[in-house]
Formats: sequence, C-alpha cells, structure tokens
Amino acid sequence: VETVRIGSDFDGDGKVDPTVYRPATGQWFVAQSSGAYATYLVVQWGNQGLGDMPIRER
Ligand SMILES: [Ca+2]
Repeated sequence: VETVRIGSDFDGDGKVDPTVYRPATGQWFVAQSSGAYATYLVVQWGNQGLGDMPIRER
C-alpha cells in the first residue's frame, strides 16, 4: 500500500510533516515530525465565514 503524503518541512528538522487541509473550515493540520507526529499545528488560512474559497491547482 502506497501512502500519499502532502506536505513539507514546517518545523525545520529535515523530515516531511504530513499535512491535511480541511476546505470546510480553511484549516491546515500539520503533524510535526519533531514531536513524533503527536504534535499538531493548526493553521487557519482563509475564512469560510467570509466566503473565501479554496483554489485548486491546475
Ligand atoms: Ca519536520
């Protein structure tokens, strides 16, 4: 089984931090490798309440 990982190194330790994007709330959840993936970074980017829409890559 192949695991698809989206993300990059957010905490700067050289390992990819898996990232989940939740379009309904405009939040990114980043599992930080430096915290053994037990630490999640939640980033609010965009605001659904204000009518922001995610733009997909083409
Ligand atoms: Ca990392």
